[in-house]
Amino acid sequence: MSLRILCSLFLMLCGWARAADTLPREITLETKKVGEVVHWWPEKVVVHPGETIRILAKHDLEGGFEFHGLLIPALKITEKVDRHKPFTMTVKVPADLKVGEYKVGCQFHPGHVAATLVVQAEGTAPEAAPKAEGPKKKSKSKKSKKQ
Ligand SMILES: [Cu+2]
Repeated sequence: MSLRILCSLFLMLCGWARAADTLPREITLETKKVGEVVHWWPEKVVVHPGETIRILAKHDLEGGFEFHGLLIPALKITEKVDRHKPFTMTVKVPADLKVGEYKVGCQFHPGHVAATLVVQAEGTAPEAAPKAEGPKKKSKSKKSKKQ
């Protein structure tokens, strides 16, 4: 292989790496039924203060509600997510948002199990995240029933 080809290959790879760096990280939040309750899934979403993220919100559950709400007060998000109409939004996590745990809920159906938005300083190991004070609700059924 000639040096020229090697060089252009190298530059190409550098370009890709840079493009990946500047793209906001995409986070998918979707409705999921565990047992009898609807969750926002995954249960925990880790973000960093000052980071720009792209949230893909989707509701593909059959049966039940036609739509759900995506409520993340810490990020000033109040959206309606219709069934089979996924959408993305780009959000900047405020640089002054305190490290800790915040709620990802549904403004229409408060009975849902909320997910947790974990705000963590960049470079921190997940285990080092401080736990929010106060009692935490635990779902009773660990195994989901098949339906
Ligand atoms: Cu809902």
